[in-house]
Amino acid sequence: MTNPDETAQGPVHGEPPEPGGTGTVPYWADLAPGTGRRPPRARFTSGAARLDLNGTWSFRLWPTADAPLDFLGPGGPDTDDGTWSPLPVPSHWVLHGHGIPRYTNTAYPFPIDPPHVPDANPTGDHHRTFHLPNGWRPAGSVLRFDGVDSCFKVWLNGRELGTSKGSRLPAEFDAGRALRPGRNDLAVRVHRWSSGSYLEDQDMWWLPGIFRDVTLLEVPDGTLGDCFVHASYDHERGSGTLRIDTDVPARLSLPELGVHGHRADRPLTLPGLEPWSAEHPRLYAGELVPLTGAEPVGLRIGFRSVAIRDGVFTVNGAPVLLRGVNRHEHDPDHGRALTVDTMRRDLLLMKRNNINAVRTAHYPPHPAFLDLCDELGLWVVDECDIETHGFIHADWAGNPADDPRWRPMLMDRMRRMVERDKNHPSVVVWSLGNESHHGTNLAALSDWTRERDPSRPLHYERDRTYRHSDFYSLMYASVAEVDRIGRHEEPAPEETAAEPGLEQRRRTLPFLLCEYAHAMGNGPGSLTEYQRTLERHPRCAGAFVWEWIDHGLRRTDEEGRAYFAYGGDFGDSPHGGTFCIDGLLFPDRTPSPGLAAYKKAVEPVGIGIDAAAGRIRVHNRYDVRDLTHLRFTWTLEADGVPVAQGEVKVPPAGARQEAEAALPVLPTGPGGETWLTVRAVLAADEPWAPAGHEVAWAQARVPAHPAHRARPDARGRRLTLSDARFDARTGLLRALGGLDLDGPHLDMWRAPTENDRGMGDNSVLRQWRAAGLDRLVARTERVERRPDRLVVQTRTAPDGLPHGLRVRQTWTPHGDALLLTVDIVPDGPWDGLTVPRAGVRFTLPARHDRVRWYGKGPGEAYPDSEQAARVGLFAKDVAALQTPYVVPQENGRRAAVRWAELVAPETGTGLRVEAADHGLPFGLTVRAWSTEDLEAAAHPHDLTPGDRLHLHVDAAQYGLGSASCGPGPLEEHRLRPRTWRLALLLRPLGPGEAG
Ligand code: IPT
Repeated sequence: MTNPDETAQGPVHGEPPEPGGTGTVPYWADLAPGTGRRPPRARFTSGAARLDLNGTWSFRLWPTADAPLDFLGPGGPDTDDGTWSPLPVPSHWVLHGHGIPRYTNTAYPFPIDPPHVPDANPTGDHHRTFHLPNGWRPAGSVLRFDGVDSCFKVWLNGRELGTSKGSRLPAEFDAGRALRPGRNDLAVRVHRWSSGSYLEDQDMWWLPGIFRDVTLLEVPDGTLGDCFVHASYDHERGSGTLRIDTDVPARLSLPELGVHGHRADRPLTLPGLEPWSAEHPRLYAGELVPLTGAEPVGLRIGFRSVAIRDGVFTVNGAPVLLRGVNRHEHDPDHGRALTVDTMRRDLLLMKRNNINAVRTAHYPPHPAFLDLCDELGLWVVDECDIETHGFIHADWAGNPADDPRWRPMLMDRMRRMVERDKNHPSVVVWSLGNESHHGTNLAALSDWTRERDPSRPLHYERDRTYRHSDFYSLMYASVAEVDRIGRHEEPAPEETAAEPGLEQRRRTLPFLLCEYAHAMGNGPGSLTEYQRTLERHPRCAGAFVWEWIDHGLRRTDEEGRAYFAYGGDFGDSPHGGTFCIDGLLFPDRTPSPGLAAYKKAVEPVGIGIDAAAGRIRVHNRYDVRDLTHLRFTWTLEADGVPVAQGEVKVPPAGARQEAEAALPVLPTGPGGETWLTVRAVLAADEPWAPAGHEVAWAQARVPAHPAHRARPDARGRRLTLSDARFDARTGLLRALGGLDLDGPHLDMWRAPTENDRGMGDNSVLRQWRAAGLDRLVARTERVERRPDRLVVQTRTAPDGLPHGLRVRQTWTPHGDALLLTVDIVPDGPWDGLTVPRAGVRFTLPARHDRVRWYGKGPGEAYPDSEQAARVGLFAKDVAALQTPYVVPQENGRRAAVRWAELVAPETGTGLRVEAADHGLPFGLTVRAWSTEDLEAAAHPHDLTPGDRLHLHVDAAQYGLGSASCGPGPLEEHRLRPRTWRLALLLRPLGPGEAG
């Protein structure tokens, strides 16, 4: 796979355009991929003219595909006749008030009746005029559509140019003979449903329209039409090899490498160059000058060699671990019509969050995205626009992947992807598609691709024989399964059991976890455990989180409040509900806590602090880079307050190597809890982040000065039980000092996360409901009041079931606070059950909405997503403590809290809650609504702040996992009944008493 001389001489020389259609079956329902299109070719920019045809077009919508063709006459249609309205191109008409978007996961939104589609087939006529610029040479001109969903026919000046299917791939037509000087009429008819839709059943919104660019290209005689850059890197010699196949003879210049006017198709060896990698995306600017005298073509060449060696995925001789995301193209207002700015924003966010790979799930992206990947450095698995998932509802009968009549349509897509994207160094793997079961057509795709481009390995997940894949690939495997695979100890899949040759081959393949960590709602959990497991095994080539961004579409309700819609919100049916809201970013690209958790899990530098020995151990987890681009800084904080800082010099450590560095002698004191934080930050600006950007960090507790306490035991006046008012019957607190405070109520429930809901039988929520944990009722057993102590004993249990919890609350005066201890003891048959949380809750007046805490932060943290939170002193308003998941659910918990203060900003008064033993901190959640309200809400705007704050203090919570599609939390993060204790100091804060 590495030797450039073995790469195929592709048929880059001008093939004729496809013949026209036969006309017997309508083109939107036949099995032809298109008619009249130019052969697919590489994407590049020549010096010839181009005319951008994006902009405002005229549009009208028909209910069926066979609408009258009355807009093709001389002079074009009368777009002022009241039936047309303006529409931006690129766009999806359903996001501009014409019909509705529809979301399904696997189900086709039409009968499984291939290749037919229903009569009701929304059809959009698009029309615009343009003026051909002076001096334009019309002969040979090409009209290009970068993406039209799902099938279209195009006419220029009333003359049919052709048709095309394959939404996320370009289609080019000869326009030369139809072009006129001056004004031209361009008409495009787009059908929402077509035979092509059967291959486009990705889990996403169905969004018809001309959603990518439309361009007219000047192509004078002799123009370079296609080229195939074969640029490899020999890591042993440190040299590159280059050969460029072109359809017209051309000369190549690469000034930086001293190449001037070299015949492009003659192999060149180029010593001493820098290879391309995602970590160091070195591109060389070049130019191809056709010998025909036509315009030159600009190139950006990255030299790199991809190879699977001894079952290990390598680039330039080095093993590479893909820390990836699956990325759909999504924008909350524009659907899949993305601007280049949005694409760049995605990539900057990825790079800044330590993500190094993208699977273009599940179709080739806008071509500019790959240019940006080349430039900024991402490993790309480029996936073809093929998914036939809906056939699962027909038991896979008629699956196009296994029906030879569909072969041309599948082949067409693969060719169009490979030809378009073949010159991108960032593309290191071709993926045949997603979730299309198996079939002979996949063999045809892989055979053709292997021959056309032997320089890149192939990926296909769903055929368990992996005969069409160079990776063993799975989705949603558990940590334990990944570990077993890493050790080469996984059982053989059924499909290869009878075929020893295939099984033997499969066992030698590197492993890709092409989807995992389903980022739906609050989660995913266990990213760190996955990452450490992947890192341990050379067989593991990496993993891709499902998925990058929530596919919510922005809407406003009758009251003008904006929200993000999901399946069903448009009255669309059948629909996949909230299942498209499963990304690391919210729909508007605000990072969710999951992204911070992923950044920490995949950080490319592991820092181990040995405070006692005064050293740090640094593990370089980059695959290519050393650490010289990083600075290591340290900060010492006592009780969250910085007391000293400095820099550590870390000796150079090559990729995947370790180094040690000595810490300076740390100052002791001023006492309290003292933490050392070491951070690795960029030493200089990178194209994707400024100097100082934090790449990795670690924290360790260091001994404090023993003679010094941070806070005196009592700051205010001593409290007695008579400073509190308790309900005589229930023993519940009603007021503390002047503060109206209600609680503590036992708190075992949480508003289910989507990972709690799970999928099918894998639903912990179902078990919790069956166990009645959502309907616990209390019985007061005893309220015992003595001058120095109040003891309240209750039993809380679900209706109709025998198991319950005994809770003993004890109140005693403790300096300037009251000490509340809560002992929660399971009672009765709890065998095998788990619980969502164990804690207590209070309410207090809503004005105390300024929260300061000392504990982990700044973001939310759950037992298996805690890695991104660090110990420190933080402050936020209650509103800012909420994570606005598109589907409301448990959120906003701060972990390992030692103390928290809730203060009313106007009066400075409030409440302090402190762990009596900082070694036994608590989980803190503060909301302006109850758990019940949170659970009942369908969208965040259903939640309105009430007149009370809800303060939740927990001793423990159930982990997150990713059971919405995949495994639940690891056993150590499941919360099983045991005895829990909370020991809290509660103190009312007078004006000026907050810390
Ligand atoms: C997997 C799909 O490939 C992906 O598109 C998405 O639907 C994901 O599930 C769930 O969000 S397929 C599934 C059968 C694991």
